[in-house]
Amino acid sequence: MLTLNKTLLYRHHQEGHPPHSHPHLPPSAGMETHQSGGREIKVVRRVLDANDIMAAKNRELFASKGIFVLNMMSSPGSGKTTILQKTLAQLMPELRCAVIVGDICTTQDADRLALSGAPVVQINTDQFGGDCHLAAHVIERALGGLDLDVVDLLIVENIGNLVCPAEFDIGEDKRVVVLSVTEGEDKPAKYPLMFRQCDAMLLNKIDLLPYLEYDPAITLNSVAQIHPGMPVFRLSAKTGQGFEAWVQWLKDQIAAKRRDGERGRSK
Ligand SMILES: Nc1nc2c(ncn2[C@@H]2O[C@H](COP(=O)(O)OP(=O)(O)O)[C@@H](O)[C@H]2O)c(=O)[nH]1
Ligand SMILES: [Mg+2]
Repeated sequence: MLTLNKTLLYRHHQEGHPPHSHPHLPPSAGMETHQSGGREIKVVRRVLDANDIMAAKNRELFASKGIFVLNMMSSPGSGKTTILQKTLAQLMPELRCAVIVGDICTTQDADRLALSGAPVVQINTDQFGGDCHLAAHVIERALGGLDLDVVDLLIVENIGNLVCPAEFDIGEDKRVVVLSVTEGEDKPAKYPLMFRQCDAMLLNKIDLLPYLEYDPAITLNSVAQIHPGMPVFRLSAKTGQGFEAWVQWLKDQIAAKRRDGERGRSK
């Protein structure tokens, strides 16, 4: 493994939390009590309630520090880490960036991303059930490994999965989904929640189009039905094609949040 400059490796399992526990929430969060036959029965009404409470706390913290948070999701191998490497190179040092990256095992993505010079926190979920998503309380704990006073943009590379990460708010400002052309035209139709929940889609690996029987129009039509008006950026993280528009969109979102924050303060 590389020696990572300014990189903090974070292994959630070393903290000893059982799967799906929410260590920073009151034990009653997400619970309601029923009386039945004179006995009190506690019911977990919605697992996601507890996550939403923690996500709101994260969001408040990010707003108080003026940090914009991007949650990047996709299936494994669509190119998240490669896109991030190129994106960070274009944003830094103008913007002070940090990354939280989630994988079930290994610190390989942290190694790759740390080469950018950005502080990187790797979360491994293997020994606490191999969670297939990053929940809000996991992000909250990972934040302890970053100096938030020197961060403008925090990017979270979520665990590779087109299903579960879409269900967990982590307190982010915007969500993007990466879909690569090698995954086939039908994935938005098969996993619509992810595409409905995201604010933009990155269609990656377009350099491979000449070698595939893949029609981008089918994917784009399907996405337009699931999430009308969602911006789609066609990228090649290999050649750099399409990055200008994507990076500009991201900068615009960050600037819009700053303007809103300033308006909020002057009220
Ligand atoms: N041809 C091509 N390969 C790419 C592109 N983006 C990523 N890859 C390759 O796809 C593989 C998976 O990329 P990675 O960034 O690790 O995906 P992740 O699992 O979503 O983080 C690697 O071998 C990358 O080199 C691209 O735009 N074009
Ligand atoms: Mg990756």
